[in-house]
Amino acid sequence: MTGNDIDRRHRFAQDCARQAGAIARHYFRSGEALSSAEKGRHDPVTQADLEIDRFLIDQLAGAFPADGILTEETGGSPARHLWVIDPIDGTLNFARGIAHFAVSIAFCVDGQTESGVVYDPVSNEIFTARRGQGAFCNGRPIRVRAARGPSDAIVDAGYSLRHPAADYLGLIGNLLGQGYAFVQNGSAAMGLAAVACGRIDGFCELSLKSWDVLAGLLLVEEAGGWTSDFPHGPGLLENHKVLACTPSIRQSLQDLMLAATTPRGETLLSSR
Ligand code: LIP
Repeated sequence: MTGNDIDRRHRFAQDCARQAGAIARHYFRSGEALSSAEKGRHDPVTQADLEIDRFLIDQLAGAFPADGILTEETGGSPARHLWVIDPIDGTLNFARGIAHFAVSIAFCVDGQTESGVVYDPVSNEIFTARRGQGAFCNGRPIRVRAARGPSDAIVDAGYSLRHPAADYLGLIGNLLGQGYAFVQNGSAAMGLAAVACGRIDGFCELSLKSWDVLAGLLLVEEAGGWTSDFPHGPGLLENHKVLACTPSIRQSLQDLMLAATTPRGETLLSSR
């Protein structure tokens, strides 16, 4: 696959994200799809999730029939050329009328994310990154913020029932003990985009799927931040720890995440 092939996909993904965002915005503002089924406690799926999932699969399969597609709502399997999609990341927020959610689209080649798009349909901000070409918000270059240290940093510490609550409480206790301010905003993709543009300084969560984070991790990497590796191949279908932050607080956040989780001694994979 050539760079031009990936460039075409990167542009197409942005168009698709905007169209998918328009569907989400319609449901969100009408309140029609805020009724939802529950995949698990605090883990809803709405009609909008399913409609956007179908829309994106149809668009991408129509334009690039040989590519693989993996989505949160339909599943899929690893492939050399693979779309990894979360139709609405932050579904609990969306279902409850909280305007903090995004469409997240990543394109991967041979186990590396080459294109990432995170679109916030309420603020109409589209965050984009093409590997090696920087990160942008609505076409303007973005960079992580140079935090001086914990007392100068805000961290979005995501939470879900997929991980023992005791570990999350340990993580939060460690963050507060180190002097960080923390938020729990309910969308990994939006949290990672916020790190990439310097609105916050770190995002961490103890258990996430590839479709929540691959696009956002590329945003942070291309904006000069540090990111934990997310395993590709079979790892795309598993839950993994995620950390992304401005470099000045990376060691501090790595240490406190490790101290909060069991079994001890796990390492947060680092690509750099
Ligand atoms: C969400 C993530 C969030 C996590 C939630 C949920 P979804 O993804 O973005 O970080 O804390 O439990 O997994 O389910 O809204 O696509």
